[in-house]
Amino acid sequence: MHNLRVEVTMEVWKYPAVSTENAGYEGEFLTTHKTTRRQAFTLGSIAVGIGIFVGELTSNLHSAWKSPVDTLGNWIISVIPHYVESFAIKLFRTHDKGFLVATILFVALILGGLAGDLLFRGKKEIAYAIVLLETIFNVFTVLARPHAGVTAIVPSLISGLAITLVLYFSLGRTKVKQPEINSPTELKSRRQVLKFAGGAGVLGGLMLLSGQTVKTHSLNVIKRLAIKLPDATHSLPPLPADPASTIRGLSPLITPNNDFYQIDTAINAPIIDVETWSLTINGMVKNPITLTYADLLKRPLFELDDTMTCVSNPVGGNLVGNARWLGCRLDDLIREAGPLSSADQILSSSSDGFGAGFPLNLLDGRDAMIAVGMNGQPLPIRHGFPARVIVPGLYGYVSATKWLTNIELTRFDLKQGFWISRGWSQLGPIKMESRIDFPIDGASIPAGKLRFAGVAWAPLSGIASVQLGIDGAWKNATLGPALSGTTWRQWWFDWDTTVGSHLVQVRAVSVSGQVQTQTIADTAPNGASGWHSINISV
Ligand SMILES: Nc1nc2c(c(=O)[nH]1)N[C@H]1C(S)=C(S)[C@@H](COP(=O)(O)O)O[C@H]1N2
Ligand SMILES: [Mo]
Repeated sequence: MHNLRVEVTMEVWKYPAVSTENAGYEGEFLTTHKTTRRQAFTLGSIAVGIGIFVGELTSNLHSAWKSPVDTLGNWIISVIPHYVESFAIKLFRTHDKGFLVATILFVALILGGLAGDLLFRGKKEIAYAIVLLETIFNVFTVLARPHAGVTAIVPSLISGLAITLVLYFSLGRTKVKQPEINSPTELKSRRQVLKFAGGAGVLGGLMLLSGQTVKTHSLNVIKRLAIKLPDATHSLPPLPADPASTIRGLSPLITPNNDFYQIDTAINAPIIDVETWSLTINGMVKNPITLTYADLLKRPLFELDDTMTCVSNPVGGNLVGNARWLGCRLDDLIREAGPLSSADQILSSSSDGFGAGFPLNLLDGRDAMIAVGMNGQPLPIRHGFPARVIVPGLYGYVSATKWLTNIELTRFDLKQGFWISRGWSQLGPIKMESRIDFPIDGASIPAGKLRFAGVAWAPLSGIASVQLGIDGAWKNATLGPALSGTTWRQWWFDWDTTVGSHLVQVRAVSVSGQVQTQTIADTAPNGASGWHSINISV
């Protein structure tokens, strides 16, 4: 290293083209000295910004290398109490992670600013200690991940190193000592070349990293786009006409993929390479099975209309959607694996460390599937590409693992899904619910005819009727098509308005004769209940 430096310097000596203007040197010397405290803070933040950027880019180079920001975020999600998490979900809905990432970046940039300030004030040890602690903490969160190998920390280390280097070269030498070389000209030239070489190196490196990232990601995305899903062996009749096409404000019968709610703990949806992906079924089984994506598509596929909802969906909320899924039967696969009599749980997990488990005996003939298709498309990346679990009648948190990589037969007293230790119920059957889509709460309506509209669901039996209560007088609504016992049904009700303000409530009755409970329950621990009510004025 030392030799290299000398050589560079020698080269410069032989290179008269580099500016040797004395005044220039003076100027630079002065500006370096004149770095204000504010600039130091900014430079510190920039150093951290660059470090984070480098870390994130590096993490894309190797599948074992984990993104520092993602892992920190995941770690925070995994340690915050469940009520904070559900509060965050309520507050930010599906954008809660954007907020989390923004907070992480904000705190990191502030810490960087502090380090810059400390360097400015000559407290170098403390400044670098902050960066070191940040890095160690990040390494810790990476290693705390389930199944994380030691190499997973590489991006965090590189990120820490990048921050240190940028800090050092931008601020670490502000208090310039007496130049060791007599001639300012030499120093200036040597510096310029070093700066240029360093700058070019950093820029080149960043471009290389970005290129690699874009390449792997876009390749995986392109591979998904190139997939042609086979036809189902058991397909459903074409969808009936959708009443929502003529009824104002009504949810469509099938939720378009782009509008389908998204809930997961992943900071960024994993972009999986479908060619190297595989699914393993193991644990308490006689014959562990490994399937590639091609293997999965070769199995008999069936179509399933199923409404999925999140346990965190409040009464009247929109964390619910209806899709036509394509996949293979889960019960067949489990039968082939041959569960041991000791197993009582099917615990699926994902490439990003999420896990969801439900009782083995719920494979009671219901159409549980490993889904590869959603509304005629390969699963969208954010909805679990290349494969996910769908179990009719269960909330997503106990069943619907996206980016599925493993299904383990195990026991509830040995292992549990991600949300169970965080205070959510071990069992998660979807509760019967109904919702008023139109008009919205607080709306003021012109006098005349008004058509109320909404959706209702009651897995597994299905919706038999929906009743609308206007100021306490209950009437039956008209129902839309029934796709299956586990899909929602649209409803609407025409009303000749009366002037004034009105309380409007909705409740459903299931095919099995159950009336939707009025008892109000919070989302935690096992799903919200109660009648959706709105106030409107005419
Ligand atoms: N890998 C993974 N799968 C997951 C989750 C997750 O956090 N990670 N969340 C589950 C929860 S809580 C729900 S409600 C559904 C949501 O599926 P969606 O985002 O496709 O609507 O996915 C489930 N599958
Ligand atoms: Mo959920």
